[in-house]
Amino acid sequence: MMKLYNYFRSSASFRVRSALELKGLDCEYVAVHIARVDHRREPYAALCADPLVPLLDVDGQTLSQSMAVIECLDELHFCYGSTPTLADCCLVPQLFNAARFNVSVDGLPRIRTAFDACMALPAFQRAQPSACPDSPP
Ligand SMILES: N[C@@H](CCC(=O)N[C@@H](CS)C(=O)NCC(=O)O)C(=O)O
Repeated sequence: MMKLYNYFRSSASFRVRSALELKGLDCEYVAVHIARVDHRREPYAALCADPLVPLLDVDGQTLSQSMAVIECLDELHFCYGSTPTLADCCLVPQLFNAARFNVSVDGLPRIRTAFDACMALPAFQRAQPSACPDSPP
């Protein structure tokens, strides 16, 4: 599970909490009391070069800077909403390549779900190779 190191009064933390809520993502809340200067002491100080909150831990990778964290969340949770993202535009062609070169995606059910959702949309159907004018009949 993701962990958000943050402080309840921090506006930068609030941004990230809002983004997590909007996306419906569960996250462990780790309080770092900046008024007591906990962010400048161990264990938090060891986590980030820049001792500020918030900090998001995604599978052991830590991300700071709230705007970058939100952008990352948006990209990581590209594939679940009803609105396609840049990531979907990159993902779909890769799955076409995988099929063409017989690379199995059986172990990647979420990727498959995202792909299927994209391919249900006219935009991806119109853009697919077989719909291109230079595609062989
Ligand atoms: N640009 C950073 C700003 C982070 C920031 O300034 N956090 C404040 C709380 S809102 C903080 O940790 N302050 C502690 C300090 O300045 O020592 C971001 O958006 O994440």
